[in-house]
Amino acid sequence: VVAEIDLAIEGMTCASCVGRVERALKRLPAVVDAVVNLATERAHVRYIPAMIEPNELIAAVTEAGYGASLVD
Ligand code: 9UX
Repeated sequence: VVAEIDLAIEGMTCASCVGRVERALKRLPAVVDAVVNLATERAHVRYIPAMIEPNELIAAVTEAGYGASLVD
């Protein structure tokens, strides 16, 4: 089973930031795909919920140096 979630990302100011956030998420084995949109400051993440909780997705982003919070 794969779930999808959107995160609001804070602190991205250039396109390289997008790559950094995407890599921080994709390096987690539970993450199937992560797409970050700089204009909307959102990350769309497809992940395996049996392997990870949303708080851990947020932690991966904050450890990369950006803010993250859940969006409905
Ligand atoms: Mo661009 Mo983002 O020079 O942390 S990589 S601002």
